[in-house]
Amino acid sequence: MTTVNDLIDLFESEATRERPAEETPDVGIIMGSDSDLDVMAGSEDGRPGAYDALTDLGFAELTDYDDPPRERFTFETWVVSAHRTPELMYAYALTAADRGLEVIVAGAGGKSADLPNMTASIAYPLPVIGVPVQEKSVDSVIGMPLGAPITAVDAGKSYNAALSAVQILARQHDELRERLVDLHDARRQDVADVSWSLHELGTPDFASRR
Ligand code: RP5
Repeated sequence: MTTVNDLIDLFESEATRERPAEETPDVGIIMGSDSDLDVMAGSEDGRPGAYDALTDLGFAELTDYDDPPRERFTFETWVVSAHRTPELMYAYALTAADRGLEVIVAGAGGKSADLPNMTASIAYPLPVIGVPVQEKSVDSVIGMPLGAPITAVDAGKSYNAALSAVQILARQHDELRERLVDLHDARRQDVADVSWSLHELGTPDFASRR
């Protein structure tokens, strides 16, 4: 059984390793509970999430620090509860930069959604993008005091949070900038395709095919 202390030890020992950037996760996705997963990762029958955005952009999920994926850009995913495991949240955020992370996407739900904002305070100056998992979590995530910054997206929009994370990385990596532009071009083409199809088929025929 892996304990909370084991996880803390893992983060702390990883922080002391001198792994090359190609082998460490670039983006960290953390959530307060696995019940947040459908929002944070995306689900087949729901809105796409951070997992979908990152894999759309060619990132691979790193699940073993000793056996990283071949892809140059990777992310990791963890459950870190601010209230049930504050010491884990502290260790995760404090070691994040030394473990090679460039940006963290943190999501939590409920009215006391403290994981994103506390992670931002501890990991500072590493950027943290907060995701309110529910509408009622918005104030908690964005309500940081002056001098304690967090960037946040609208409720449930972890997909956008991941895009923002890649925008940050793209300042250093032209390859990622190109992938972001390609993704946006595909979105533009979708509009052209659907617009032409609606026009050409006419409304009743188009609607019946949806
Ligand atoms: C759920 O519990 C929320 O979605 C939240 O992300 C999660 C973890 O909350 P704490 O354990 O930090 O209180 O209600």
